[in-house]
Amino acid sequence: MGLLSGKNALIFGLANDRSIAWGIAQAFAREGANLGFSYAGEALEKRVKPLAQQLGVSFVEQCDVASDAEIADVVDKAKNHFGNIDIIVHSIGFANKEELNGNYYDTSRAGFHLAMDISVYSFVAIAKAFQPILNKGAALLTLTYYGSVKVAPNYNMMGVAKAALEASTRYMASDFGPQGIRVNAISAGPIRTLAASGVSGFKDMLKNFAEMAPMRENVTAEDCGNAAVYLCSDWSSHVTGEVHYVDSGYNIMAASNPLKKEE
Ligand code: NAD
Ligand code: 0WE
Repeated sequence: MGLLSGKNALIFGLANDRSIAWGIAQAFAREGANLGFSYAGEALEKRVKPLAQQLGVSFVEQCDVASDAEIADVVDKAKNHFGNIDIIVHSIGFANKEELNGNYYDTSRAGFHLAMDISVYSFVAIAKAFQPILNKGAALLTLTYYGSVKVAPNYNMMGVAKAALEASTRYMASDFGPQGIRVNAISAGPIRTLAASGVSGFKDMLKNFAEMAPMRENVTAEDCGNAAVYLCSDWSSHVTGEVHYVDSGYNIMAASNPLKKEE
């Protein structure tokens, strides 16, 4: 018996085998969940379909979360396929590349709107659209980053979007609480994924992170998957509105570590 046996779980944001969504999918499959995937668009189909096949997942639907119609379509399809849903994972974030360097104050109005729409509102829109088919005891989960709380150079617009995403997590936890539905976020340390590729200086960020973090190691998508199992299983019943750090302890530090002899 797995920790998620008998639970129907939908994961949004699978792009490839480096995605945090893939780490979560593998952990959920191991724990016996019935899985479904949703991916952004046409171009990702050839990557996502083989991954779904690896885990024997037959529900694989395209959904651009900028579109209410496409979200409604996935709800209909999920209703037909699963009946009801117990778990929704939102592992989606996007800002235009121009918005991820230089001064934050140079963010354009259109760029601000796009990042907020895809990275924040989509979680709200998905929660609202799926509400009619969510079981009591359901869990909603999103992925965030510490750049929401402290300034991470160049993260800029995404930091502001993640702050709004974390606040949305708390407001939705309050809204859904009376229905026995929980809403939480995982704040992951930096991981080399598609969304991190092309971020200049990412390699140095990983190195600095591991030096600063109490555990002196970077985190993996697999770590996020295992934390997601907890936050989406009945073991975390009555845990809601939380931002749960999976970051080797990085966020608790106020200054970098002095070098120790063994280092
Ligand atoms: P990823 O590129 O594998 O996943 C991001 C996903 O967002 C992709 O699947 C992409 O297709 C999807 N997406 C973008 N626009 C979309 C749209 N309009 N409709 C539907 N889907 C759309 O990268 P990842 O690092 O696994 O990112 C997953 C989440 O984790 C994001 O919210 C990211 O901000 C967060 N996160 C990442 C890190 C990191 O260092 N990689 C750290 C903390 C949090
Ligand atoms: O949330 C993220 C990734 C966010 C992201 C990345 C991109 C790159 C490609 C959102 N949109 C885009 N749009 C693109 O066109 N992370 C936590 C990873 C990340 O991204 C950074 C980071 C870190 C960490 C960007 C700048 C600085 C640090």
